[in-house]
Amino acid sequence: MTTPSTTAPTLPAAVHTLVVGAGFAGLAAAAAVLRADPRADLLIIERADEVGGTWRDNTYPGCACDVPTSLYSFSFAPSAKWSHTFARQPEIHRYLTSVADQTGLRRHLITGCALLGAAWDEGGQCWQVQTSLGKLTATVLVAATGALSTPKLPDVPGLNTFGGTVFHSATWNHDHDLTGERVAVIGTGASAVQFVPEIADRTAHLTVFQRTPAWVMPRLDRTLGRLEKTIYRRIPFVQRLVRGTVYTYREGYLALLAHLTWLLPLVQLVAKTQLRRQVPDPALRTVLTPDFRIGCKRILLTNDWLPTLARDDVEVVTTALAEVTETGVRDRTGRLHDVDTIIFATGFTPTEPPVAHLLTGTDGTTLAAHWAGSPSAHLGITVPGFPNLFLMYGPNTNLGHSSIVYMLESQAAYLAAALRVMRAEGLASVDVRPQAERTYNAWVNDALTNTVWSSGGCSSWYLDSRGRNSVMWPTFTFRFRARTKTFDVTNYDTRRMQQPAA
Ligand code: N01
Repeated sequence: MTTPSTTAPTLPAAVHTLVVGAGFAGLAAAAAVLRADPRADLLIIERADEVGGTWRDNTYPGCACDVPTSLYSFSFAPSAKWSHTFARQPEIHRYLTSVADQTGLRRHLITGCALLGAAWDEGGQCWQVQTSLGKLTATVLVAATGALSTPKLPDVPGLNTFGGTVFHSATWNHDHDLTGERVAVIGTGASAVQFVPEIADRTAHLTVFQRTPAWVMPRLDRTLGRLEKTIYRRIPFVQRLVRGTVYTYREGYLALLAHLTWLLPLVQLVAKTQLRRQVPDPALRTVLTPDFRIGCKRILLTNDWLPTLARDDVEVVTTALAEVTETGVRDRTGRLHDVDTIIFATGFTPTEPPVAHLLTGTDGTTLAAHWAGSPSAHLGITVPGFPNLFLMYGPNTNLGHSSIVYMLESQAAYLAAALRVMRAEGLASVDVRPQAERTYNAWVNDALTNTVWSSGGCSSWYLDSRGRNSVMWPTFTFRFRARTKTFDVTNYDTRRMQQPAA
């Protein structure tokens, strides 16, 4: 790693590679570009004042990774400092800032700079980019704006009449003290199961609105002792071995979720055993038992969610919200729950990424209009009619069994490989052929058909407005890595750079 640099650049008039966003995805992309060419003309813009993406923004109590940290970290930046096998949000954010420092990425980073729009300029063979700090052109544009960066707030009638406090789990209001309050939590997904047990001791009463119960499994978390950290620091091979072991057994989960789904009821038995042990009341157990296959929605790893729901001062309401009044939340049975604060833990908008409205391709259509509610891309990375645009965490690259960081590093490797080919062959632009994108997505759709994410009997945020699963990668992650290792230029229409007149 090189010496940290804190010298930030100013917005140039033109740059070769522009990365938008500095979370895990943007940092992975930028690091790959610099590894391939340390003198690359690279700029990263980030709308916030620091790197970290979702791990900077989500600061709710108990926020932690639900994937083992040995895998949920960059392969090129191992750390021996993790406190737990499932790292907590503050240390993940600290880790990302240290990666930005120690890899020299800050020299290429402008914070407080939001993308406002970008249009492909066919004549100039570049992107005309508008940012909150001014305009620039970019030959290659990398959209690393995150799938889980825009909080989803349901459109509940009367919400703006509520006299108390309202916030979303992703924009936690730390200035607001919940002590002694009656609090309603809307949603029972991956975020709620982490913060509800943390606040229950403080609140006077908690009302948890559950639309769909989720499968809950034990979180096998433990602290990492000094000896273990010393071994990792002194003998990095041991840490790599642990990472490899976790990677391998996690790939084993894929076999269950995608190929041997008939075995999943056996996994459900483990979840049901935990439910029986932690929730003595049979009536509550019934409402907390999902009616779909485990894995269809994200499996929630927690040891303290179910005991919290079993507390006397916590109520689980299973009907949907009807409206919000000045004093509380009315459920669909007409019952009014008087509360002081409403916390929405209602997730994000991965199938409707706001950045798609900002990008305009060769025919003047935005990416959002091109997708028409159902995102798709070649390898989840490139889209026909949007030359030199590379998506990070694009369609069908999410996982239910392993670490997204592994997928992001694969996408970053593909970007670096594309830049190498463009340089070597003197290409001004690469635009994936529609047929290549169609063929790839036909394969994805087919491969997803029998997986639990498409046929597990639930409705999840993996399905877009047209009912297509445009979120999940259907098979082993090493297959994605194999497909993204080299840049398949034959699947692209290319334009050569103009030779200067002799
Ligand atoms: O959101 P979610 P999240 N009325 O979508 C409910 C990642 N993550 O913020 O199931 C009432 O999981 C919705 O109900 P239903 C992870 O990938 C990662 O918790 O749709 N309820 C659900 O219960 C995760 O999946 C880590 O019926 C409404 C909940 O809100 C993703 O972030 C940690 C509703 C939303 O659950 C999002 O998690 C935390 C409505 N109108 C999160 N709309 C890691 O550690 C939605 N709901 C990596």
